[in-house]
Amino acid sequence: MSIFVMTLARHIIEQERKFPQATGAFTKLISDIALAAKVISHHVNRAGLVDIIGSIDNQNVFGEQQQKLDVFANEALIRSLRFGGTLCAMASEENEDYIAISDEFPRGKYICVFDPLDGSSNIDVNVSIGTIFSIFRRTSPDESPVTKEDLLQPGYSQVAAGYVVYGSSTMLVYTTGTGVHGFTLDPSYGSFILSHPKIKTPRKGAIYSVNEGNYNLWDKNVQQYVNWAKRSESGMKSRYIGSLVADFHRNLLKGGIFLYPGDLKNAKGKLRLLYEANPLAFIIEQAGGRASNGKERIMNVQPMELHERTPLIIGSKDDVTVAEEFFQGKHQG
Ligand code: AHM
Ligand code: MG
Repeated sequence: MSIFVMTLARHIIEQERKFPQATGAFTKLISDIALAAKVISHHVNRAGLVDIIGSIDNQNVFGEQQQKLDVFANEALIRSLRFGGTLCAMASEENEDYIAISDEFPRGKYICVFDPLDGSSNIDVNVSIGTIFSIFRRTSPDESPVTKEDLLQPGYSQVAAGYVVYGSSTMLVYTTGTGVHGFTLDPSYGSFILSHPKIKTPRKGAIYSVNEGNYNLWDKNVQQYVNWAKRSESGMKSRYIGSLVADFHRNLLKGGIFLYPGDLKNAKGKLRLLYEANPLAFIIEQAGGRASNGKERIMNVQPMELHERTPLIIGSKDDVTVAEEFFQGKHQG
């Protein structure tokens, strides 16, 4: 029996060794994210035991109600990353503006954007939630102040992306552009252990995930696609948790498609290009799948603002292609 265990820390170091010019900063950055993820995981697991859940008297910048664990997860990530010396700036779904690392802290060349606790409406009902992150290099010269343009980079400029799902176990899944690797947190040792090396998503799946409660708000093409998916000939079945990370993670492993289209109320849907769509798009492409906004590849979209929303169709290659064709009016349902 082999006693060799590949931890996340060892895995990142081995990846970084492939680049002779690497300084170790990237390894440190992922370790800082992993540390915050362990702290968040610990608190998520205790959420039913302590009086930590429930809304507090503030709303985030968009008027959405924040819950205590969202605030906690956001703080955990900001603190872990602020002192790490690897970043020049970060941005969070929970903060209106980006956070530049000030002169009092050591600075690095990376930028990290994240959704600290996605699926927050599921916190107090014991349903899986997650953290999503995306990493870029700054484009402006190292010594100059960071600008918003440094943060508004298209998805294809990402150097790494990942997510953590706090589910029946806690898993961290990441890519640096050389495949997708999944690590499961061993709670007794506090280490992320490689459990899902080189994840590939099936070329075609049997699951479609969409909030059908929005059916009457969709345009006819989106309705036609879902009408088709519901018919037995499509071979599809519906699964929708309402936690993007959990829905995405299941579909990544089993194959299928997740959709959050625009609708009459929100032309660009609900999800954020920087914090949600781009990182998951990088992962799904590295796993052999596709991500589209219905018209073009998600990772080709030039972001115009930090909190920009985007329609999202993401998952198995063939399933995304069929949905895209419906969205463009090329099929009748
Ligand atoms: P959040 O970032 O405020 O938690 O919202 C994002 C979540 C996703 O996890 C999920 O896919 C989506 O909202 C569900 O939205 P809906 O309830 O409209 O189906
Ligand atoms: Mg979110």
